[in-house]
Amino acid sequence: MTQSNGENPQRTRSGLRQIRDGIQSRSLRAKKRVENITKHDVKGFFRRNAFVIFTVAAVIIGIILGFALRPYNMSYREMKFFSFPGELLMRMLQMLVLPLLVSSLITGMAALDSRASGKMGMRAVVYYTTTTIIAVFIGIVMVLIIHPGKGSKDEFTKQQKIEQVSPADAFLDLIRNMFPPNLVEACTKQVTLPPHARSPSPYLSLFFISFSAPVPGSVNGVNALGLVVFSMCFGLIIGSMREQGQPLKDFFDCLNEAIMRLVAIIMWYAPIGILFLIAGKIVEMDDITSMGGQLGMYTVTVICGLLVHAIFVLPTLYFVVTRKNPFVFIGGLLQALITALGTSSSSATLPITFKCLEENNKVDKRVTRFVLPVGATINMDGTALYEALAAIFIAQVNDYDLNFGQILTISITATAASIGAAGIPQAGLVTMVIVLTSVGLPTDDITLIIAVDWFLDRLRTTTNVLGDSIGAGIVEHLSRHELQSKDPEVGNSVVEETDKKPYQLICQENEYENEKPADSKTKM
Ligand code: 7O9
Repeated sequence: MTQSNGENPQRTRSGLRQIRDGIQSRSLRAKKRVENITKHDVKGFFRRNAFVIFTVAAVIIGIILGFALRPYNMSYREMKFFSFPGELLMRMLQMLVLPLLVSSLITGMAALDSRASGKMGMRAVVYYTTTTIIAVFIGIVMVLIIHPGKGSKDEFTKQQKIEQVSPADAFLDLIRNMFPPNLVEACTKQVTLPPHARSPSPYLSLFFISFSAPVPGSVNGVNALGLVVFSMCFGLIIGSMREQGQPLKDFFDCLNEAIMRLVAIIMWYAPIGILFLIAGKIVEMDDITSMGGQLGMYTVTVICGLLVHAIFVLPTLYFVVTRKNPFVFIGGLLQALITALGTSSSSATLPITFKCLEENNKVDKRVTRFVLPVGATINMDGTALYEALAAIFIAQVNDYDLNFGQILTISITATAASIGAAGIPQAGLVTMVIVLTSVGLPTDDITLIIAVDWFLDRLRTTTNVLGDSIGAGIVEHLSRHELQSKDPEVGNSVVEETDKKPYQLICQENEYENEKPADSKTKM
């Protein structure tokens, strides 16, 4: 055949020989490499990826175990016993959130001068608003395209009364919570107007508040917003105090480091906790077959919206800004994302998010310490998407035609609700009530979607955590020049050390330098 093609058979043969040799030598090399893989290498691989492997396995085993135990119809007590290891994980994580939030924000702010933190803060805020608005947009487009609500409420059974909340009251609660009068109490309570002082109309309530002095009540829950505001201001001041502020800066640095070491220990327990959290929830949940029809379509719509945002929008944004592979970045975050899925709380996931970003993705600590706690408090893309989508779904179920102005109102209130959620007591329901009242939709219909809320909450929490983490990556990239440049204003802060030493090393050196004079004094 070769001859008929007019090719030189000898050349063809030598070419073939070359290819054969090439394949042989390559397979030899591969063989050698395989032979060279020692037990040590395999161990190294598993050790490096142990957390991720365990965590993924935990989710899979949790799901299987959950479904396997469902037929046994456990009693409430048995279910509580069964979920106990999961409950322990939640408690451990929540235990760390408070000291972590305060110490990381204070050291994060103190490490930057006001100009650098201002710029970084601006970038973070621009990122938060952009992504939240995109998320709301995706939610609205999805619910309008898929149209899960058919204008009948026959299939829904649960109907309860939902307490009315006026947007003005909630807004004032938010501002109140930004300035906690008692810092210790802020760690356990949020202030709110007592129910009897609430008025049904926003205008009336503004009037009420300005002309009478209602006694604020309080509800249990960390006042994250108040602590964030205080820690940021405190950190900025410490940073500007130079040498005088150094002891406090070292103290909070050390506190932060110690908490992170605790996180490292708890991370070993996380897979077990996640396994039981997921299995427990599956055992507990109502029959899934009742989730058919409109509610099922609604669930699918929310999942699609969250997926578009998490798999398409956020990675694209990351790639456009940093020109790095977003999926490698997300790979490093896997454990945080799975923890978010298991705990359905982005604040409880915060310790793990810190660990993943700093250790796997090597994001600068000055950025994570500053951006992550603020992100966990005000940046909730998944929640914003969900609230806008849910409001329009409720309108569809009620056969209520929304005009463009009303859809715009829903977008604005859903964005505001997701930003303010952490500052509004009992946010979950309250923010939803606000979004619905803003366009005159019946608030009692929130009960229609409560049946699937526990499940969707997990998914939106995962989206929230992803949004915060990608935000940290983007802000770090945009702030790389400031992070490198020397700043004469910042005394002996870490910003001054321009060389490419890891931040940890710099901290240690600083500590050492600080110890020196003390030593010399004692010697004298
Ligand atoms: C979701 F900063 C921290 F970490 F200390 C912090 C502490 C508490 C941050 C936030 C909070 C907090 O209270 N957050 C909060 C979040 C309060 C009420 C509602 C929500 C919204 O939660 C999300 C949702 O329901 O969509 C989701 N479960 O991201 O945790």
